[in-house]
Amino acid sequence: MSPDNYPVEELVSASQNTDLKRIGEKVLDKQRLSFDEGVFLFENASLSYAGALANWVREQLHGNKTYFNRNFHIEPTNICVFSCNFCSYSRLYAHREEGWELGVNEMVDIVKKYDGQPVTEVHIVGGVHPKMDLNFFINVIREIKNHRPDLHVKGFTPVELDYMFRKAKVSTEDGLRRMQAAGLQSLPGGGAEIFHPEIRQQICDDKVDAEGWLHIHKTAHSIGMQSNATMLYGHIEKFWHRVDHMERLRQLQDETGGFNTFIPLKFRNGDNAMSHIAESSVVEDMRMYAIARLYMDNFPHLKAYWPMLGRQNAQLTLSFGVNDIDGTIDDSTKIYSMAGSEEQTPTMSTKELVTLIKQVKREPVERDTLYNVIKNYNDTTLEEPVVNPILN
Ligand code: V47
Ligand code: SF4
Repeated sequence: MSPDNYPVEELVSASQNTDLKRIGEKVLDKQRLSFDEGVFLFENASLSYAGALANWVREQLHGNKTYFNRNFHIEPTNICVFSCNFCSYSRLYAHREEGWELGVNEMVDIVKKYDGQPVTEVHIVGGVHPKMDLNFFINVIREIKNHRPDLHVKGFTPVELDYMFRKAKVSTEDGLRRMQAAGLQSLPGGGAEIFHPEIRQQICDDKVDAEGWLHIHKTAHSIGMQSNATMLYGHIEKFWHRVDHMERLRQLQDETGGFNTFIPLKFRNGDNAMSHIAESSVVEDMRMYAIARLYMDNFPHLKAYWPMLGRQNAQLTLSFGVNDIDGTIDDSTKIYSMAGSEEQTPTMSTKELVTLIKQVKREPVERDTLYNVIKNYNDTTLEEPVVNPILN
């Protein structure tokens, strides 16, 4: 139940639009929305209508609980054999002096910086470097786990994995099993972009396609690894491409149940080959989250990634279906600062995350990568830094 006990049933029954009313009734009856209904919502639903319904779904699933974790990223390199038009971060191998390439020891040194600190997850994602192969990354994972066995290693998108496995001439299952044996525990959601080839061919033509992406996640689920899924929205795609993307994920989730979180990623237009495309408005962002919550009925969690969205907008999403805002990050990722995000040095302390969540009357819960609860901060008074005094 929301803090102000919003009567969403009344909103639905008072709707003047018969189609929106029927969709609202389906949501309240916990029935699955069809493809056409997903598109209809994008085309017709106001933010307040979609938002109230999404908030209802969120509260049915999680009450006021809002999850975060203590994590950091390692980006092994920004050298990349691919040339996605939306990417502000990568550099071609021919220009590698403009980028970075970390060795195994340098990556373990990053992990060592957190010795004695209660971080629970390292997120490893980067460009696709032609010389960083499967054995290299198996070694990286093994050394990290040797140093800190309790740290959950979540890493590598199907874009990186597909390239590594093809080069090593191993099957997806063999490759994933070898990485799992070294200590890889789950996959992040990146590399999904927009699955439909009509859009994918225009924004990231040369990397793994939808079928390849889905196959790698399906295989990961089959060997006991959980994963996340993203969607890069707000550029040249139409609403139905978004629904098509979510539909493919929803179908795979019906089969495997291996996805934890869906993460819509707002296209940021700083310094890339799509900079001429305007970014989506905050209202469109919130509608995106709300409709994702309504459509993705078999995904337990919906995440707003604050380094990409900015912390205040991430806070706003908690009223539009979102129940997770990722983690502390500790200024360890450059993907979004290089794409023009307002978060140029993304770091939030646990206190700041807890404050952010409490300011909008939600219940902060620290989780591990797989959503096991580490600590509920609802009744904990921290000496919180003031994020915005008006809201405190
Ligand atoms: O796949 C790249 C995106 C993704 C831009 O699983 C951009 O917990 C917007 O997937 N504008 C990588 N997006 C990041 C990612 C991720 C992040 C946080 C948490 C998790 C998780 C996964 O970043 C890429 C691509 O879709 N991206 N450039 C850009 N200009
Ligand atoms: Fe390479 Fe990933 Fe950037 Fe595409 S989004 S160019 S695969 S780093």
